[in-house]
Amino acid sequence: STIKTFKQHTHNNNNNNNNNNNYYFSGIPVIDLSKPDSKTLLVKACEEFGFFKVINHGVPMEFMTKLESEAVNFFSLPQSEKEKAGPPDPFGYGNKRIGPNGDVGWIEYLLLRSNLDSVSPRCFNAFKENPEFFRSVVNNYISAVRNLACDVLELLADGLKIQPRNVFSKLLEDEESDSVFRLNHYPPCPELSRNLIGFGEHTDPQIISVLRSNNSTGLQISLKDESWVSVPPDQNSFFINVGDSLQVMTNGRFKSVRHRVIANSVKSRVSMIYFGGPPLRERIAPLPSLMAEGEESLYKEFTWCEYKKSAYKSRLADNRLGHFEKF
Ligand code: GA4
Repeated sequence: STIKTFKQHTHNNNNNNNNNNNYYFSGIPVIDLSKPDSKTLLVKACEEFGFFKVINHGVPMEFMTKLESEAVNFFSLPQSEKEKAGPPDPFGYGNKRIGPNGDVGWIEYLLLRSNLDSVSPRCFNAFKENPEFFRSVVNNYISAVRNLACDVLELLADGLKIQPRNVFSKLLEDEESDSVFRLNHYPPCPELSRNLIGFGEHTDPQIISVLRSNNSTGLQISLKDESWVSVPPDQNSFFINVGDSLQVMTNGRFKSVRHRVIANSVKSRVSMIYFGGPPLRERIAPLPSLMAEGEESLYKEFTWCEYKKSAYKSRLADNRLGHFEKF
């Protein structure tokens, strides 16, 4: 299988086209969660970009650095060892192939259920030296990041002036929440094949995603005018994006952001992402409290289970919500 190359059209703020990743977009909302105006700014960021960065997030730095070093250790194992944790079904170790329908990228990864009690032992056995240590490092990280996601979702409910303030966050806190956790490694790619896709463009199907990466470039988001911009890396902060389900629950008011990762020619990129999803049986529909009088849902009714099934039949870049739009 081949890995797609593409003509990159990154815009910097002066709208110059360029063919490298040196221009960062400076317009990404940075939200200080310790400030009282954060709820208003969060709502604005979800409407404008479906993407923002949070600072003063309360997650101890060592949770991030410890997990990063575990990830680096895992990805430096011999290929044959890593493959014992694969193939992803959909959980487990994957290399270059993404999803079941032929998508590929310059990436290797480990996909885990975020309910770690049900992670197949195969995944942990890859951590030969000390699988239990890995389990605890991942557990600490996931619970801290899930709390962060819930804080953000509660602030969003406040900002939207809807009640109860846990309308969104309760879905992630539910014991049956179908959340996923992903560790990604993008190896540096050979100079000759620049502009290689690390992870092709897509939106996340879930409610909300929380990303942390090492200090490396590559993440890009698509703006409302469909131009791509590079996100300046920040290993001390989290990047959060709106998923398809949150777009539906807000009847399109919040935008699920298209994003992708461009492979880097020098530095390895390591990222960790928590995808907060609802329980499988949950009906995903606009919240009545957000609907203006006479406003109609833009989407056909579906459960998270149905949406997920349809997502796994799609290609990465497909407009998955398209099938569920009414108009
Ligand atoms: C995108 C968001 C998450 O990484 C993910 C991905 C999943 C996978 O890698 O197995 C999918 C992709 C993601 C959406 C469409 C389907 C499923 C690959 C793919 C082609 C774990 C998820 O939940 O959806």
